Amino acid sequence: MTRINRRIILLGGGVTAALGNPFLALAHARVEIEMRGTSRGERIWFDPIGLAVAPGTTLRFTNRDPGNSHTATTYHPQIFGRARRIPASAEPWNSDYLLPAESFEITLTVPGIYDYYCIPHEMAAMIGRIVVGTPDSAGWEGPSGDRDDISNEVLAALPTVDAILANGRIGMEDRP
Ligand SMILES: [Cu+2]
Repeated sequence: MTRINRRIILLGGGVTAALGNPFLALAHARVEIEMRGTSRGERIWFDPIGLAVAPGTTLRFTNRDPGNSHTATTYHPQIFGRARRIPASAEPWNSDYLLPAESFEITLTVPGIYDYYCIPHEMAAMIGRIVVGTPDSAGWEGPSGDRDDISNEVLAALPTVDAILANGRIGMEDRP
């Protein structure tokens, strides 16, 4: 807890600038991301698909799809050799398979962009993006630039960082 507090204090100006954005003021909060699906499995998704949180926020992924197992897995060379799509100094994470009603929690401290996917459903564009802090946060790390191993169709499902920071949360109901 002490370490997280120190990180928040170090953010200083970034937090002050973000006071107009209530979602960024929720440091230490636990935020829920649901794994959802239609009853016959025609569509599956993370809800929200785009989320902005303060550094130190704990995310809880819960499988609310009664018909499928899902994972929340970071794009990282240490996990199935994928191109990195999280900050370089962040630890990769993988929930492994969550049965219906099971949960997985992870606390993100390094400011930057985290893209993740569901192992069995990546090709169905079951992917998501979490933005931790803002680009002016101390220690912010942008994308690695490695995007060769994701199809353009799947990448197109991800909301932009600007849209996530402007809205705080982008759910399926907000998709064009
Ligand atoms: Cu899935």
